[in-house]
Amino acid sequence: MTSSLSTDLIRLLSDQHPKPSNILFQYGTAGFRTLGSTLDSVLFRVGIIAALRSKKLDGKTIGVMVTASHNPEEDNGVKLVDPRGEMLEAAWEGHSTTISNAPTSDALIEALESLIQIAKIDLSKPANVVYARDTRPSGPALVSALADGFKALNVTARNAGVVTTPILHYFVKCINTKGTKYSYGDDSEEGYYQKLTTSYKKLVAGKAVQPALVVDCANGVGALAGKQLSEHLGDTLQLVLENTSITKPGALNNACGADYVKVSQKLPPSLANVLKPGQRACSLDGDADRLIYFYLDDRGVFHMLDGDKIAALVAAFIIELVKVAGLDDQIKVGVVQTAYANGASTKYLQERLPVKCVPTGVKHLHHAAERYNVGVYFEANGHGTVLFSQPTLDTLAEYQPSTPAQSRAVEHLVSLTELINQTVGDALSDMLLVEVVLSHKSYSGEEWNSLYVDLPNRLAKVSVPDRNVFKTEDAERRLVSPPGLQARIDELVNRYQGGRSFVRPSGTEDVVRVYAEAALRTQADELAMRVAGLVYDQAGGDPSSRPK
Ligand code: G16
Repeated sequence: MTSSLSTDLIRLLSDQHPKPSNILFQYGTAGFRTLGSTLDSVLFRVGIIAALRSKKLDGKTIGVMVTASHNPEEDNGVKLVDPRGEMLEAAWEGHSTTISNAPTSDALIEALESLIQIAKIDLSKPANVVYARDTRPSGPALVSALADGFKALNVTARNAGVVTTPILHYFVKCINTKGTKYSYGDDSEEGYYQKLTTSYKKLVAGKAVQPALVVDCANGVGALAGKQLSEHLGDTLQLVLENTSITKPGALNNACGADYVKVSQKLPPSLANVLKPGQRACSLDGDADRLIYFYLDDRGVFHMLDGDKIAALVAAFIIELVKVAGLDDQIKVGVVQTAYANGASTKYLQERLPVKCVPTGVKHLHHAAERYNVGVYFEANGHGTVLFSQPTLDTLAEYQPSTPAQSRAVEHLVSLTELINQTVGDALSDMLLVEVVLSHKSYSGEEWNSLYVDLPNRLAKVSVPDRNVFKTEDAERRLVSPPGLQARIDELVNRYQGGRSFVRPSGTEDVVRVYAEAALRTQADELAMRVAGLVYDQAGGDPSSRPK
C-alpha cells in the first residue's frame, strides 16, 4: 500500500479517457447524468473518487451505480452510495463535480491532490467498492472505464452485475454491517429476495390472496428483478410482468414506466389489451426505484395512484399499527414531501400527522425522514420509502405487549422494518408494502384512491440555454432568480382558483421544470403552459420546445 498517488499510472489511464472539452459535468440530483456517449471520462474519474471516499472512511465499502433511471435510453449516469447505503455526502458532490471537469490528466492529478489534502485522506488505507449497472446499451463500456479508475488506485472492487439501483444500495449496507449487531442482511441477490418475501409472507399470512397484479417493468432491469421476486413469492402474490424487453433497442422507458405514467397521466399503450377494469397495476422506472400504481374503472377510465397516494396509504396503516400496539406515545410518525406533492395530499396528511416539505432529491427527503421515529417519505413521482430510527427498532425489539392484538401489531411492525428497504426508495419493496396494506384493509384501487381527491395538475419542461440561472428558495417553491420572474408567476397564479405553480431547474435533465395545479383540469393545464411561456420568454428558450 502506498501513501502517495501513483501519478504515472493515473496519467497513463486518464489519457485513455480524455475529458470532452465542450462539456461541463455536474453531480446533480442523482449523480452525473447526461448522454451515455459523453460519460467515459466521468466514469473513469468516479472510479478514483469512489476509491478516495472509501479510503477517507477507513476502507468502508462505497457503492457505484451506473444508471440514468427514468431518463431516455441514450442517457446514462453514475452515482456514488455512502456506507450506510445512503446518497453521497453533499460536500463530496462538489468535489466530484470539480474532479470531473479537470480539463487534462495533469489538471486531474492536481485536483485529486487538492481533495486528498482538503479531506485529509490517508492513502495507505484500503479502498473497497461494489458496483453495478442497469440494462442500458452504453453500460458495459462505461463500467470498463470505471474499472480503469479502480485500477488507478488499486481498489478491491466487486462487480454486482446488472441489478436494480435499490439492490445495489442494499448490498452496500449489508457489506458494511456484516458481522455487527446492526447486520442488515445477506449481501447477495438471493439474500435480498429472501428478506423481502419472507417478511411479505408473514405480513399477509391468513389474509385472502390478492388477485394478480400487472407490473410494467419499463423494459428495464426491473424485468429481471421482477422475475426473481415473482419466483420467491410463489402463489402468495401473482405478478403479471409486462414491458420486459430489456434488449430491444429504444424500448427502455419508452411509452411505459413510472415517469411516463406520472407525467402523461395515462395508461402505457402496451397495457391497453392487458389491464382489465378494476385490476391493479403498477409501473416501475428504468432502474426500479420508482413506483406508480393505477387502474381502470368500470367505464375504462384511467386512475393514477402516485407517490403521494402511496404515502397516504402507508402512513395511515403504520399509525394504526402503532396505536393498536399501544406504542403511540413512544413512536411518532411523520411524512416528508416535496413541492410536487399534490395540494390535496398535503392537506389530507397534515390533518393526521406532521408533514415537512424539502427540496427535490432523495437525499433531502431521506435526511428529513431520519428525524422522525418513523419517517414516511415519497416524492409524487413514486420515489420513496419508510425509515425506522434505531431507537424505534430497539423499542419494538424490547416491547412487552399485554394483549394478543398488541402482540400481532408489534409483529407486523417488525416485519415492515424488514420488508421496507431502509437505504433508499425501492419500487419492488414498496410494491409489496402497498400490497400488504391493500390486503389488510381489503381495499381495491378505487377504495384506496378515494382517501382524497387529487387536485388536477400538470408537469411541463422547458429547454433553456442555461438552466443554472434559475435559483430557488423555500424548498423550491419560489424563484429568487431570474429577478422578477416569481412576481409574474404569482400574478398569474392568483388568477386561478386553487392555483399553485413553481419553477425549478432539473438536476437530471438539461431543462427547467414547471408544475401547476388548480381546481379544474383545464385551468391546471392552462396555468402550466402560461408559466412555461413566462420561463421561455425570460430565458430565451429553444424554439422547438416553446410551450404551446
Ligand atoms: C432522480 C432523483 C429523484 C428526483 C428525480 C427528478 O430520480 O433520485 O429524487 O425526483 O431524479 O429530479 P429532477 O427533477 O431534478 O430532474 P431517478 O428516478 O431519475 O433517479
